[in-house]
Amino acid sequence: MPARPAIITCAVTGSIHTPSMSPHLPVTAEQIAREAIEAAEAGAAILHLHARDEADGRPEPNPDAFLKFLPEIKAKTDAVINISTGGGQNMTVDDRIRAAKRLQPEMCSLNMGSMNFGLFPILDKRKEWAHAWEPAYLESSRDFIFRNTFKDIERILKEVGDGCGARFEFECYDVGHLYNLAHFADRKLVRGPLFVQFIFGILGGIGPETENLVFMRQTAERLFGDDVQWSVLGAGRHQMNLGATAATMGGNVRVGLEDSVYIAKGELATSNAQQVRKMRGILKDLSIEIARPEDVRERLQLKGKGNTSF
Ligand code: KMH
Ligand code: ZN
Repeated sequence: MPARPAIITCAVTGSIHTPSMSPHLPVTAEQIAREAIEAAEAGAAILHLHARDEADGRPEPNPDAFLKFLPEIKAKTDAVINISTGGGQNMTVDDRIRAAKRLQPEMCSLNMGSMNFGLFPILDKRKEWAHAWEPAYLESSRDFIFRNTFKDIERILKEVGDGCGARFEFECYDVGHLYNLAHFADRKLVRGPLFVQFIFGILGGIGPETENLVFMRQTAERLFGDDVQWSVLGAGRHQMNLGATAATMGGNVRVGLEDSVYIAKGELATSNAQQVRKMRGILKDLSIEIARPEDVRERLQLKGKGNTSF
């Protein structure tokens, strides 16, 4: 089968980075909307979105915060909107799924296992913080369990998947998470086509070595065969090189300031669109086409842009 065009996902702001880490990290609704729209114009077919408190940038679960930017993004782009159910470390599972349940997007993230999620090493890189919550948030990750039990996952599959018609970006931070997904496939609680995001380089998950990428791909294809379409997220400085490796292997890629605030070694990215353009250029050099939003809707059998509640 000829290689399919690569889907570029852009994760615009997330909940790992905090405002002091980059002046370019979007925080307000206006900034998130602008960054998302420019990323779509640059070639991102999927926009993975979180919201933040406009005053201090802390991750914010309230659906009203999402409603301040989603309609504009929907009006100005055709990109597939994907709302996070991973949220941030300051949220319960109930908090994390509130926006998805109310806004009923075409896609949502779904994290496939409980794990450690260590952000505290970032504390060593900076002494000054604009907001007191930032160092406290990073420090608390020393004792934080990112909760995604089998019960939580089943609940999200039922309430957000079956209940709202959302399809998922299955976020897999280690090989065991692929087996967790296979468990739900065996029970027919998920069905293909499956869009699986392999995540490398989070402290608590699998490391960013190419051998691990090969192993994750082999395992996913063994477990799910033709039902899987996989994508790669390399955290921090692994973003572009692992993405390029994934694309040469026939995979899809995720970029965005959620996962890395850099564009090159020691150089902050000035926007999400800059990262999308860089990845697009790499793909062009490799003679790899990029997927359009309509390709994604067909490939992932999404319900369509008109069937959301925002
Ligand atoms: N920032 C990623 C490593 C989610 O939003 O569901 C994890 C993530 C989780 O995207
Ligand atoms: Zn996210």
